[in-house]
Amino acid sequence: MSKPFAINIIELTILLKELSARFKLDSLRQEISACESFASSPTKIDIAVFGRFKAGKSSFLNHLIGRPVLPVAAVPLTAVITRLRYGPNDRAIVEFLHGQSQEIPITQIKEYVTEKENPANQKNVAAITVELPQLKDLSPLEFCRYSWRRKRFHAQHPNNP
Ligand SMILES: Nc1nc2c(ncn2[C@@H]2O[C@H](COP(=O)(O)OP(=O)(O)O)[C@@H](O)[C@H]2O)c(=O)[nH]1
Ligand SMILES: [Mg+2]
Repeated sequence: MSKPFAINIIELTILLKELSARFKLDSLRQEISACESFASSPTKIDIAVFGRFKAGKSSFLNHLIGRPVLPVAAVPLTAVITRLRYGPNDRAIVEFLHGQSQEIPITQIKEYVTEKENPANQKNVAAITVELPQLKDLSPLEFCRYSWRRKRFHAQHPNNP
């Protein structure tokens, strides 16, 4: 599985500015200035991946991380919000609806999010936060870049899901 590629938002913004000037893409001005202000701020943003059951959200995120961390299934899984973020070591934190939380090894995530092991969310899980060292260099732009590649692939191979 390929590793997510690091991308420098400042270099990318400079490149975008050059391209937009060279090709007179005035319509990109607003997006570029949004990238510039994002690049100069230390703020982190969360990116949500939405989709129907079995749409491939977990598969997509596993590919992006480069490891099969999130359970993937041919049947719908229990609807539990899973948040991914950087942490120096692999770990997952389960937050329960009653407010308490518990740390678990990432190999146990499926015990909390699969309909088989947590039917109708009997374990009262509110959300799971997964921390992985691989997410250190992952920036929102990598999501965009990955999506662009996927779109281009689909355009070239329309019969491939
Ligand atoms: N053919 C095909 N199957 C996929 C693709 N991505 C995911 N799947 C399959 O679709 C099913 C549901 O995937 P999953 O990632 O669990 O979906 P989620 O419910 O949106 O998280 C699994 O059986 C995956 O193997 C894809 O790009 N092509
Ligand atoms: Mg899933």
